Amino acid sequence: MQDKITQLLAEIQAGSFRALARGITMAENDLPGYESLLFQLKNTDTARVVGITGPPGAGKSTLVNALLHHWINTGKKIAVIAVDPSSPFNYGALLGDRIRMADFYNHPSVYIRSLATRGALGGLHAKIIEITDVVKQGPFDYILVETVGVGQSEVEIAGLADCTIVALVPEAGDEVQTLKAGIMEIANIFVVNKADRDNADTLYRNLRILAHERADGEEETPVIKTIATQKDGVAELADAIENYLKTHNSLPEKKLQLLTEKCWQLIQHQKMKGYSKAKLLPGLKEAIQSPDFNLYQYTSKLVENNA
Ligand SMILES: Nc1nc2c(ncn2[C@@H]2O[C@H](COP(=O)(O)OP(=O)(O)OP(=O)(O)O)[C@@H](O)[C@H]2O)c(=O)[nH]1
Ligand SMILES: [Mg+2]
Repeated sequence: MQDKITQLLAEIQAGSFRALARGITMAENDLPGYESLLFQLKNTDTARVVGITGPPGAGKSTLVNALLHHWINTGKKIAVIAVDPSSPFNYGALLGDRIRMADFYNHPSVYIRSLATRGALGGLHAKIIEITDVVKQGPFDYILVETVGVGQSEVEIAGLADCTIVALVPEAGDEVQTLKAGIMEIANIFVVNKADRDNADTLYRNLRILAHERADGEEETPVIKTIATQKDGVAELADAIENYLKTHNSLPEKKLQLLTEKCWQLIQHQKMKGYSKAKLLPGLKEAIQSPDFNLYQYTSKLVENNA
């Protein structure tokens, strides 16, 4: 088994998409050998992870497609991980990604993988850190991770990505003032997509004001207008990403901060391993019968027994 995993990893490193697909599936489903695979990962740091998040339908996949066009033309190799929301339309979403990134489904320089979320707290795929680390072993320049910005996921993506893009659309114009502080905190670059629509300028201005207020004399978070369907503004976006990575990524503090965040997330996942809502339900059903039932004592005992 160990030898097979070592071989698989070597193939991933040599650029085999088939081996990469296998490695991701192993990590995604906890298949035998997946821990061995994770334990053998090399401490590589060549691929830059770019997160792209935003509300459903903001045009994230269309932006990814446009970025792929841009980067392919400069000879880059790119992996895309699209994390879809666990909605009844999930299948449709996966299909949509295929259509939106169709130009690249068989391109030798592009690897695309869609993952379905499993309804973990906040909605971000519980395996996303592990899977991204597996993908990092491949010979990629960029790894684009697309997540829908709901709940905690946009905060978690910032703990994973070297650069986080928050994509918003004009419809969000009025909401900007009330946008959760969290989303403002994590954006390294703002995109106002669907700039062909009314109110795009209002959103753009509001974001600029907000970025200015937040910067407090320091460097302001760039705000970039795009029409992803026409690839308008995408060269500027690519430049902004490049610039951000150049100026921030070599900073040891930022790296350490990301690593700490990842470590913390992994510990949480490890701790939760023995639990699932489906498993908790029968026990609770019985426990609640007791007039002395106390949720806090119950939970505390569970954690004790699982340790
Ligand atoms: N008018 C206009 N439509 C756009 C633009 N960018 C994307 N769209 C359209 O918006 C719709 C949603 O685009 P997607 O790229 O699938 O959006 P998404 O954010 O990836 O969506 P989810 O992954 O489902 O959250 C599609 O019909 C796109 O063609 C744009 O700049 N202008
Ligand atoms: Mg999408």
